[in-house]
Amino acid sequence: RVRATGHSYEKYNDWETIEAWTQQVATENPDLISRSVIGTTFEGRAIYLLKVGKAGQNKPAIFMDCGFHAREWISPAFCQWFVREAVRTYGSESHLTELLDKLDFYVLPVVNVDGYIYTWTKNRLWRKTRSTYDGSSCFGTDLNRNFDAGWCKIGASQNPCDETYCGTAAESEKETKALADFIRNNLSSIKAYLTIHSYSQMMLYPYSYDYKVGTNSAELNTLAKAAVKELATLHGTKYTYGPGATTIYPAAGGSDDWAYDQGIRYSFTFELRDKGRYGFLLPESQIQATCEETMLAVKHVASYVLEH
Ligand code: ING
Ligand code: ZN
Repeated sequence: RVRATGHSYEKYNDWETIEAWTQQVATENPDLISRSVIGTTFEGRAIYLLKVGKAGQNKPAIFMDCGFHAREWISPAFCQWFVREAVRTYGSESHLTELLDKLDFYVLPVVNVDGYIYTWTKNRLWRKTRSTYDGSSCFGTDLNRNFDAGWCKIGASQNPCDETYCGTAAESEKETKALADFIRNNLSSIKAYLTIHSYSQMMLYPYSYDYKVGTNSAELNTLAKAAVKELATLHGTKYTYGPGATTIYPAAGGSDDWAYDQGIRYSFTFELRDKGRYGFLLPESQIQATCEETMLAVKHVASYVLEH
């Protein structure tokens, strides 16, 4: 091990450290955070979910996940940062306090736990899960091609050896199933779905599986525009925004499109820093600035959702 273990919000933490942190942050902040397990991974590890917010009746909720793709390390770092900001500023910073009083945030710090561990131990640039398949020596499904949204129709592969393998069926992966089941079971409260990826500095909304747009795409465009404007106020970081298919590339089976088709009208994929200089290998020295600016966009979306 290169450095002593111990959680740090300004470093990338290994899974063992993140898992212990989920337990500790919940135990130390019982009036703001509770931890649950929504399922297990292919290799049998727990998938943790933190519910962040002040106790209250019939609260609307925002669901946010991180760590779909194993190598996008800034993503889990952001989910951890978000939870830290919630507990650190509750009661002293009025904006986040109001959000936590009126909304619940479901924060899933790492979806693809098996893949994340693999990037720490074997291959830093691994993207997919670590599932195995009969008749193939290749591993892993792309979780963001495995949702039931135009499944495997475009921008996805049917070959398990490819980076964008869509799996044997929609929701074939235990990780996909766990997340989709949780959202289906909580649809009445979930008003927004946010999924955190990297890199390219974009804020995407449906659709990616087709060159069509949703019924409130003008509203999503206006909201994205305002959120990335807010984000840029801190360090001048420029984001582009728009429907996935035309802004990044067409790709079926993504979680934002699926959540949107479930009726969640505010559904966004964030692609955090940078634009390719470091790519997935974003230096730890950029964690703080990246997370702080992203907080502004996420809080902007949350405030908007609260008012609508
Ligand atoms: N980008 C996303 C990917 O899964 C995306 C882009 C967003 C595709 C929404 C489909 C739906 O390819 C990264 N960096 O993973
Ligand atoms: Zn990704």
